[in-house]
Amino acid sequence: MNRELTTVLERKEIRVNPPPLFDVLLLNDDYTPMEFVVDVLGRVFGLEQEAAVRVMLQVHTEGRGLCGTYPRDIAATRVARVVTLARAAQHPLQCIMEERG
Ligand code: NFA
Repeated sequence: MNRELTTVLERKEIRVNPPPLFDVLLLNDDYTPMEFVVDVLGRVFGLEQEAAVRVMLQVHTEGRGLCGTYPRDIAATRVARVVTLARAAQHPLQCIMEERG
């Protein structure tokens, strides 16, 4: 095989940057029922009832709360699932993703 190509293919330590991670957050509003938010946190993020209630109350009292941290595509899919469930039920619940600092 061509010597330059062989040399490239045999290099074992090509360093790459780690993929960026994204926080998925829920935002508070005055209309979405607490029970609906807890249900969504269980369905979309796999949170147990107790953890889901904790996150829901954090959103309710502080204005926003962390649902989970994921690679870009998984974060985007979870945001879309939350928004789809909320709009289907005619709730204004907002869900966003933010790149981790
Ligand atoms: N603030 C909403 C209420 O009092 C509950 C809520 C919690 C909404 C978390 C959105 C996110 N019904």
